[in-house]
Amino acid sequence: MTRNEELFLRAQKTIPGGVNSPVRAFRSVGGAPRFFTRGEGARVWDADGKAYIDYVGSWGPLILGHADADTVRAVQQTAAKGLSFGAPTEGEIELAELLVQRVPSMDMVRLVSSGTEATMSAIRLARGFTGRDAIVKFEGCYHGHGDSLLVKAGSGLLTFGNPSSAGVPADLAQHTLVLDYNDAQGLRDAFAKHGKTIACVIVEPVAGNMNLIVPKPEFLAAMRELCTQHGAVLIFDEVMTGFRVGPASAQGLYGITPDLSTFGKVVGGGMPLGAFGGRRDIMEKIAPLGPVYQAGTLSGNPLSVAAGLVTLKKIAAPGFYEALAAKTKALVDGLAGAARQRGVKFSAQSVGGMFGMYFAATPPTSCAEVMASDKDAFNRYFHAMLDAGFYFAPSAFEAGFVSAAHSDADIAATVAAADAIFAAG
Ligand code: KE4
Repeated sequence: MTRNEELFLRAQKTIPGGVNSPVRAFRSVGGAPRFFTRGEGARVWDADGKAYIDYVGSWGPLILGHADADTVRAVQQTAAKGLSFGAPTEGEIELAELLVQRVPSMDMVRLVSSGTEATMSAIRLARGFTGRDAIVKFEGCYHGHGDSLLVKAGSGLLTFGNPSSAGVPADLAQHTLVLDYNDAQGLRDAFAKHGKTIACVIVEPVAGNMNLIVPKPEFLAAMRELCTQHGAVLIFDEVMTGFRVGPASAQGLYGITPDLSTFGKVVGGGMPLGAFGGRRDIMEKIAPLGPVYQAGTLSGNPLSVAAGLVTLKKIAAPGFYEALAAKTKALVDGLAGAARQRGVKFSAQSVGGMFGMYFAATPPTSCAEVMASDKDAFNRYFHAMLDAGFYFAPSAFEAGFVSAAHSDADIAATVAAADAIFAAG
């Protein structure tokens, strides 16, 4: 039995499923998850001492790579002055000023400790601001585990949703309308029928939780137009895309101005940090200014703020995103080229520093198309790459991430390993 397997058995005695977040348990791909002991740059090491080139990067935060020296130093120096105060600090102002400067659609921002907190708070704020209860989300998009968001499509196309998790009250799920991603007409129909009751639309402007799905231009444009027309709040959930797909996040990349945005992952540089922000007239409804309550013991804590500030300053360096996007594109082009050469039905695409790989002839544009890709082929490829020392997300329905620490040689080695696997059939 390997050390990973021993640890997994032991973990399952006291932690549900042996993990503190379900996707880590390898249930989608099978086998025992790897317990990591150390990370440095593009690499992680597991409990058996095996090294991997890491394309998960803690699910997106580690855009600078593991144990970035400047980030670690900032956390260490900050920790030496106290871990948390539960009182305002100057660092929080600095981070808020930086965020509203980098995200022009945000006049104000509130810091929280996770992406879930950010989206849950943004939805409550949209409901409080509009006085409406209904929300719109899209099949395959994940916005954290807030009750109103753990909802799957209702029986009919425009009927309200049903819980996708036990424990979510049906009468809460009834306020969530789940539509198809990239279906602009479906969105128009929903507003035509329910426009007066819709508080907000929440969307991943590039979907990364059903593998990577790129938005059709008309999809986001229709969303903006319809929310404006009907007085609904447009929420861009940029927890994954924020500062990942480009320096101006997805809203800058696609030129759409949301009313509220949520952030997480990169903005904390690997420490627990989320944020939500947007139009001043909406944000002023948040307590203690307004009637919408939201709070958090560790919101804006010094360690997360220190890591976030260093990360956001470093990724603003000239050429950072051009280099990251080029490396990520070299990865996906290399993988797709190798598969094509070997006659394997496989495609891949990237947006900035995030990418998708599909065992399908062409990149999917909808949740249904993603679900039709060959999951078993992905799982075989996942394990073969894992054995070869390359760590991808342990699910066919997740996006991947490249960091500034990945070298051209790392990318080339990844493509070569995949080519050998494709050749072996
Ligand atoms: P957290 O609460 O996990 O910080 O953020 C929730 C969230 C919100 N919005 C988007 C677009 C997200 O991608 C996420 C979290 N992403 C997953 C990756 N699929 C986190 C990994 C996990 O759940 O363990």
